[in-house]
Amino acid sequence: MITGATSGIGEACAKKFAAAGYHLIITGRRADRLEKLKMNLENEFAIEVRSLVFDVQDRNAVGNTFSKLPVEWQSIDILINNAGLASGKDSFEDANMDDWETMLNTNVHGLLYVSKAIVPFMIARKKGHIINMGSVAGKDVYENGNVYCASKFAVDAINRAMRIDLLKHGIKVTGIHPGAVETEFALVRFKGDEKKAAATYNGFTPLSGNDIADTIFYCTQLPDHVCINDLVITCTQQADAFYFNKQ
Ligand code: NDP
Ligand code: 8X3
Repeated sequence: MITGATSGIGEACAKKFAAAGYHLIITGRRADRLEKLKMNLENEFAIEVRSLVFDVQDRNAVGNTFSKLPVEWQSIDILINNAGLASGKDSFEDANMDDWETMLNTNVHGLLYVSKAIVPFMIARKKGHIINMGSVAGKDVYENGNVYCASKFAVDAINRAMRIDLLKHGIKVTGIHPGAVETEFALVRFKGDEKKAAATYNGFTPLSGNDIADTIFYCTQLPDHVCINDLVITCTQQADAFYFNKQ
C-alpha cells in the first residue's frame, strides 16, 4: 500500500512494485490520476490495483476507508507512508499559519491516522514492513524550513518509536530520508509558481522519484531477519540539508 501515489515518489513506487508483481493499494486525493494509474498498471502487469481516494488529514475518512477494506485486501505486506508536502518556505515571522497546519496535519497526523488503521492488519499476521517518508529536513533544520522541518523531525521520531513499539509484533519499520528529489514537491511548496519551483533544482542533478523507489524496493527485499532502520539518501551534488556543489 502506497499513500500519495498520484505523483512523484509514490507514483514511482507504484510502478516499481507493480513491475515486480505486487498487488497494490494506491491512495491520494486526485481520483482521476489514481484511476489512470490503476488502469495503466493493471493493463501492463498481471496485478490487481485498488485505488482509495481520501485526504490523509481527515481522521474519519481514513478510519471509514479502512474499516470497509475487504478482507482479501487486508493482507498488507508493505505500507509506504509517503503522502506529504511542504507548503510555503517563509521565515518564521512571515509564515502562514494555515500552511503550518496543513504540513503538520498531512505529514504528521496523516501518517499517524493511516498507520493506526493498517497496523492491526499487520499485527494479526505477525509481520509487515512500514516505510516512513522522512527527509533531510528531518535531520537538520534550515533557514525558512521551520515547520516543514519540524514535521519531518516528527516523522523521524515516530519512525523510531514505531520500530520500538512494534518490535514485539515482528513488524519492520524503515525511515527513508531523501534530499532534493525532482517531483511536484517544489511546485506545491511554491503554490504553483513554476519559476520558483524550477529554480529549486538549478545547478545540480537532483534525485528522481525512481531513485527513491529503487531504494525503497531494495529495503523491502532483504531477508526476514534484516531491517534497514534509517536511510539518508541525497544526490551526489548534495551533502546534507545545507550543502550543495552547484555548477
Ligand atoms: P509530490 O508532490 O510529487 O507528491 C506528493 C503526494 O502526496 C501526491 O501523491 C499527493 O497526492 C499526496 N498528498 C499530499 N497531501 C495529501 C493529503 N492531504 N492526502 C492524501 N494525499 C496527499 O511530492 P514527492 O513525491 O516529492 O513527495 C512525497 C513525499 O516525499 C513527501 O512526504 C515529501 O515530504 C517527501 N520528500 C520529498 C522530497 C523532495 O525533494 N521531493 C525530499 C524528501 C522528502 P494528491 O495531491 O493527489 O492528494
Ligand atoms: C524535501 C527536501 O531539502 O526541500 O524534504 O527540505 S528539502
